[in-house]
Amino acid sequence: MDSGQIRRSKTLFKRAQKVLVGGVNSPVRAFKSVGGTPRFVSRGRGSKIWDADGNRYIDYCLSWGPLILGHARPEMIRAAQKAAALGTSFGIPTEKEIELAELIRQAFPGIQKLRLTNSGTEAVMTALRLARAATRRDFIVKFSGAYHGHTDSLLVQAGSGLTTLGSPDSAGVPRAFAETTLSLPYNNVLSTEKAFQKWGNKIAAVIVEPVAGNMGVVCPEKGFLESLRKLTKKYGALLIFDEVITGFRFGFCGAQKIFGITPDLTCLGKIAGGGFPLAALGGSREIMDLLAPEGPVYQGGTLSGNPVAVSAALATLKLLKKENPYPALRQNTQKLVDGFKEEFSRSRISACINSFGSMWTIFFAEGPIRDYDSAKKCDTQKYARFFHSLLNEGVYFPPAQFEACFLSLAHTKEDISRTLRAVARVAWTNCKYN
Ligand code: KE4
Repeated sequence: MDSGQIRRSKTLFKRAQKVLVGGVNSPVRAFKSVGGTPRFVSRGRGSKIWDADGNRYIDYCLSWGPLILGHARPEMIRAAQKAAALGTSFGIPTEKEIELAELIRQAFPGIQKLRLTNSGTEAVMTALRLARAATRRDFIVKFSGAYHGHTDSLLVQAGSGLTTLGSPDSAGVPRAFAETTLSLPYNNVLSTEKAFQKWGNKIAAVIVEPVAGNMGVVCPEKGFLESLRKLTKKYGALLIFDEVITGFRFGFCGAQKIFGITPDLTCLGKIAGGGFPLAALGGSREIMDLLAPEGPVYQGGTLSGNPVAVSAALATLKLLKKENPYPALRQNTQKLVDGFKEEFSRSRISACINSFGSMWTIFFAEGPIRDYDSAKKCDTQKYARFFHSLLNEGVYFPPAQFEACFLSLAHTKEDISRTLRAVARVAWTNCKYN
């Protein structure tokens, strides 16, 4: 059954709001930026999810990126079930953790050693601590609109001038933390050069999403990532690629292989964790061995390298390596994006669609959208209407404009044509997007 009444989701949301902050366990799930009632999901299979009222949706949010295999891929479920039956956590080393680390290292030649964590936030937090220890410097450069998890010193908004230190972007973040962070415009080589000229000997690291996904999809322009590699080398800072989204998204590799740039540290999560609470941080032996118990940088976790999550991650990565679904993912994504563009021009809707590999974002704006300032110019109200109209057609996009849509191996040609027909109906009948 496609989308219909949502009585059960409404009841569950009311009940949830009494015990869970905002009724959710992560803010973006609350539909705040698109309005309406969040759907409570009851199950997922392949490219579909079903909500508590039995409505079925083609899912392009895919748990914010991890589910490149689609929901509940049998091989992955079997691996997790088998592992769980042998014990769900030991807090003692297991062989499978080594196997997973060796497999990730095959895909990321720039990684000599890893540490598994439970979330992307933990991986990023550890990367910053490592960079500061390795360089004995405090400042971090990030890019406006990028999100690297909720570690204090990255919850920062850009300073007033291009190269002024940041100010807190969340309550509870001490000004002192924010003032060690510079938030610069993505794709802007000049401002990064100026920041290094001004603060070069204080900058411990630059952290970047090699293809941005958290301001909506924004692709790196030619020379941008290369300039970060050159500047960090010149000033003795580290380059951190946050590949939590992009790791294994475009190939059995990272975006670093696609762009031919080797960062000093790489953060992984989402796909790398098979959709389980597993993330990772990797880099050269020299830097990684600064981590306890080898070195002075403390980091730890009760459930880090958890056997169930590790088994799911291993099953996921082995399937990706064996099946090499990436050409098909790219083609199918292109089919969708071309179809959207055709429909929007037919309905005279001004929209800019940024895509890379099997991720994309529809912005209701002229474009080009090359950084956070240009992304913020899009009409988020139109996106909210578009989102809900698609929801009513049984198509689930991310419930927030500044996020990415993802495709999985499980999305069929039928899913794609159904989605394009839904967009045609939504664009034409509503025409509220002009
Ligand atoms: P987690 O702590 O959520 O596992 O990872 C943080 C993180 C780090 N780096 C990048 C590039 C990320 O995109 C993320 C988390 N992504 C968001 C959505 N884009 C997760 C969704 C949520 O917060 O609920």
